[in-house]
Amino acid sequence: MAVQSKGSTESFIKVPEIKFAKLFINGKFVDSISSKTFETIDPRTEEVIARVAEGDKEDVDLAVKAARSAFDHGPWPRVPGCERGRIMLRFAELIEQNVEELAALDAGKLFGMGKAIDIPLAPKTLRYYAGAADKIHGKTLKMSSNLQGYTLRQPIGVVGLIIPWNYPTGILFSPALAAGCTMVVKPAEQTPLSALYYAHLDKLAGVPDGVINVITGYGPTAGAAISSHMDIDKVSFTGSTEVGRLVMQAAAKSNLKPVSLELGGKNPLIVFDDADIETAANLGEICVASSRIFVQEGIYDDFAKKLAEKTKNWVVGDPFDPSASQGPQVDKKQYDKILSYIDHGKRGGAILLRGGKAMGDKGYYIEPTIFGDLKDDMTIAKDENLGLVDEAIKRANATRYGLAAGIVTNDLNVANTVSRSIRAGVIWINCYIASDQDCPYGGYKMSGFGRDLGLEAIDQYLQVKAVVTPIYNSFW
Ligand code: TXE
Repeated sequence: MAVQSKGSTESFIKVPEIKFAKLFINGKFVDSISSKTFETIDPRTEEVIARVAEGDKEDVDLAVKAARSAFDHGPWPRVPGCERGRIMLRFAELIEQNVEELAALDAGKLFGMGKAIDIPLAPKTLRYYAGAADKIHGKTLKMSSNLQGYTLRQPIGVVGLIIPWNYPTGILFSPALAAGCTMVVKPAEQTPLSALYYAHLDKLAGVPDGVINVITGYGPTAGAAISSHMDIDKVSFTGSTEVGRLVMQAAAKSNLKPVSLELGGKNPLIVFDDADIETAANLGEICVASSRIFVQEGIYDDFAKKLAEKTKNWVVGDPFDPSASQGPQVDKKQYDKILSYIDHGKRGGAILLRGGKAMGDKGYYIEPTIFGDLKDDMTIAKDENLGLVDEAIKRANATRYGLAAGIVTNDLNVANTVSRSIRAGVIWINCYIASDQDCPYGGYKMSGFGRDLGLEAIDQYLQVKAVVTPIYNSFW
């Protein structure tokens, strides 16, 4: 099947001229020590967009040195929080002024979505945490009568941020900046360009040299050098569960640095039979991208029909085409992985409701694909005596993951019971993938631990120090 863009790729916006393709260390764009570079590929055409500096262990060492010095001797952790906040506000403004260019880098994701949702999330989170930067403080402690105590909340130090291709870079550095940390950022090898552009903007905004350093390169080399580094004080990792495990092992084997892990999920959407079928199908349409949908028996056929109708109009095409609802997969690896899942579904006896094949003769395009009648580990016989709500909870929880879940119902009791019982970090009731900068986001179980976004995220970048002093002759 041909890719369905309404015109040729040439007629849409092109990837802009690439201005930044070197490592960013101590406020300067530099070549890697080895002078090696790697290709970043346009997933629409499989052609090379640019060659980018390939950082490795020695480059990570230099970046850590710069970040360490900026932390130990530089102004960033020491200036009043409101001054960090002021610079972060300026950074947010600059991102907004460059939103088109940022959304067009690292092509693959729908350009319209990047421009309207992903990139604007960076200034939103920067502003949110800028406001929090001067509200970080400890507590006074009620100790025994002859002791006085209080806590200080201090920045944790040099932070490593390891980032995947499908997560907006901008939201990760905001809480670390507000806390007063310095950092070494490693973007995914598939999407190195936007992180380098952010680095350029952070310098223009007035973030001191050495506070944000960006090392582009591969996971097992540059990424592993970060997780095992003896002079990095914390690692925040977003990506797959398998690599999350490696990062945690490396942290344990090196300096026992704390780790936060934001990993994958297999998020269920549960549709109860009192739900409005139109709303349910709309949410189903958002959810099908990566998830499982459980539909109560009485409305299954109606729901499946409506969902198939809705997705019939999906246009798969150039992500720069405003009419496209789905672009290509990010790279060949992801493309092959998805095709193998589809093959597995077909061979496992699931009913293919839609799609199921690769599209076009160039680029990593795959048809939108929906399977019906999938089996999970739980047999119906085993659930026979369970109430319907219990069955939904049990089946939704029958996964090693626990990132998020959705519920579609008008019954308040069902919504309350199910949302409390599902073991996931985010529950969406009558909505899906709804989030904002003040809404903590993160997983239960093998979806990881720690939270991005919300005030909770700042805690990950702070240490609590207790200060105790004796008090003599206290009457209070
Ligand atoms: O992950 P990988 P991918 C998850 C999503 C999916 C994955 C997709 O569900 O599973 O992320 O991203 C670096 N030591 N989420 O395939 O391979 C690698 O270079 C240190 C969930 O890119 O894990 C890249 O920078 N680092 C999330 C990063 O790790 C290593 C939102 C991620 O790569 C390394 C977004 C190593 N040995 C995606 N090997 C959520 N919770 O919402 C690789 N890397």
